[in-house]
Amino acid sequence: MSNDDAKISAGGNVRLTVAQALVRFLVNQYSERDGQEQRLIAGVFGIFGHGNVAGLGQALLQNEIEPAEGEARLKYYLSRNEQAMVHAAVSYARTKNRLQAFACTASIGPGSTNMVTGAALATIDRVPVLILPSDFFATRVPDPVLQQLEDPRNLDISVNDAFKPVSRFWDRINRPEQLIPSALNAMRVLTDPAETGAVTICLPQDVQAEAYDWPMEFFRKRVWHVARPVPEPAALARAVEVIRSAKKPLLVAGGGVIYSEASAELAALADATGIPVADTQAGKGAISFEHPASVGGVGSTGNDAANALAADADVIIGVGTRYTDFTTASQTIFANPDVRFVNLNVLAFDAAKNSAEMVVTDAREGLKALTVALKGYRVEESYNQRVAILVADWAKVIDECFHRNHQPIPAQTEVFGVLNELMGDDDILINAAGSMPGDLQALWRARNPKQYHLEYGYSCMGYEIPAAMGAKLACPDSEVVAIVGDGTYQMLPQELATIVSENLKVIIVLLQNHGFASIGGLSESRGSQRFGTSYLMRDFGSDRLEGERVPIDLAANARSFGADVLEVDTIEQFREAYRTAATSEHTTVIHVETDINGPNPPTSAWWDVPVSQTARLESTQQAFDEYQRQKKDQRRHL
Ligand SMILES: Cc1ncc(C[n+]2csc(CCOP(=O)(O)OP(=O)(O)O)c2C)c(N)n1
Ligand SMILES: [Mg+2]
Repeated sequence: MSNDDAKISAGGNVRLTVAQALVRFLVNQYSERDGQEQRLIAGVFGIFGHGNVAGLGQALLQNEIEPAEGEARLKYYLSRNEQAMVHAAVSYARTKNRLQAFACTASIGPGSTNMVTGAALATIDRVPVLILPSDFFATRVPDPVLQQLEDPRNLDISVNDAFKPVSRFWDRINRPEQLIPSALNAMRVLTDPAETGAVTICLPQDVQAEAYDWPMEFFRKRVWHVARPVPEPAALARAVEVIRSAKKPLLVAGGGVIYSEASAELAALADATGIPVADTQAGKGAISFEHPASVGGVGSTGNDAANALAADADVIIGVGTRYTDFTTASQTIFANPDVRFVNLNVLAFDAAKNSAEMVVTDAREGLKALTVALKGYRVEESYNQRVAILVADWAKVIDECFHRNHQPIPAQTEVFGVLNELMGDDDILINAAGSMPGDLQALWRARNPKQYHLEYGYSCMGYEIPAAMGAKLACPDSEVVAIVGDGTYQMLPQELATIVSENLKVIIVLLQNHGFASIGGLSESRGSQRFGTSYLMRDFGSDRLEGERVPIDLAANARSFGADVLEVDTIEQFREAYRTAATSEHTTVIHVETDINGPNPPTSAWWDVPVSQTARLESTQQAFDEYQRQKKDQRRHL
């Protein structure tokens, strides 16, 4: 029995600051699923300021150089930007299928509010992250402290209240002992697959340093069991009745299938029933593209095969999906007048969408139960033949997009083709915003549930580079490749410095097209003439942004962070550069100029982005007529 164990059994206390107690608590938290146990909080990203340097900073230092007997290490990583560190934390947790998470500590004021965007991303993407913003003095004696918001109506409000709508759990620790229920509830929410997301505990700077006699029992090892809720028999029976009536069912696999590690069960259901499987941005790879049932991405940026099947399907089985507007093509893609929905989801809120027969369940448990309950059901052979023809037709489009030989500079789809060919099954491709996600959802062939890491819930520019760091920390043996647009790069490149300082090796593919291919195209199609979507100098004559290209050198910028940089002009050179980067031990940025006008893959579905109902511009008037035509296809599933 260690001294600690002896003290626990003796009901002893230990005097620690709140910050020291939090660190000691966090290193003793574990998660468990399917009999596998791991540390729940894998480490801490942080940036210190007066709000946390002497509180959590001291506690982390003490943990690093003079831990209490038996106290495990909580490794500290010095990030460059607070938003970015939350992105890295999210990417880590996502790569670990939400079984492990990072904590993020920031100083009060701007350091903390910089994390709000990351918190929103975590909550929207349903990925656990422990956010520890610092806060103003609980005593309120020195008010207003540097960076403190003062609200004359309510002295309890701070900028950290901005985390409330984007957190699944939120608390502020105004007295030391409040940490006990707060920390316990934080762990409960982080490990609950239905509730998980950003968990925020605000830590006033004086309270962080305040000492208290903590019951030793608070620090005992705790194992949080990540649940696999099983379907209620009656709900399953109702779902099975609907599916058995289906002639043309389509299953839509979302991120929940991947987090639940349900790929084998998904393939088994598809094998047994012949039901085709489409995927969302978060779900791609849940079933290998090589599986005969796999039809690829569905929705606004989906492919023609999946979208044709979605348009005809009489029953949609949504598993682990939250049906974003990209998946439903803004509620136009499921066009069969008699279509019905069956949803399997761990969160009732998602299971109920589209008036579905809802089955609240873990994806793996639900798919297993469904396969048993559907025994004897199989779609007709003619339906499988139609699926095979549609998929084969789309495969030709993929090959064309991957091998365009576009001149004088490559189309980005050719870059994706090289990556799809050269990256290994266990490597990880990261992207989040720009024109890339759409192309990737339409084209990428994923063999493995972890290969395709698209953050498309928040689609946050700037996620990619920090996310590469998070994924690499989670999977050191995988090649991690982030595809980054020039817009995204300019928004949040600085974690390259952290990546380099941590001796992590990732590959960044930087697509320089001098503007927003994505929003530029969208603007044009909605009558706004690509306004403000290219990086051009202000023209002194017209006073508009229509001068020469901004002479920016992003390759030099990347080099300045300490990354190796390879600048290439052609696809052959890109292929060579990727090989070089893959064999290198250093982080490498491959800078390639691509055509802002694509060509991109053909799209067969719509996205609802409203057009001005009145305008003097003819381009807008025309776009509005087209918008009205397309809007007619939109429907509610009631
Ligand atoms: C933080 C953030 N701001 C704004 C947007 C809206 N947005 C989506 S894509 C995009 C442009 C991306 O440009 P770039 O990274 O160069 O990619 P490209 O469109 O050229 O492929 C913008 C501004 C966003 N998704 N995230
Ligand atoms: Mg761009």
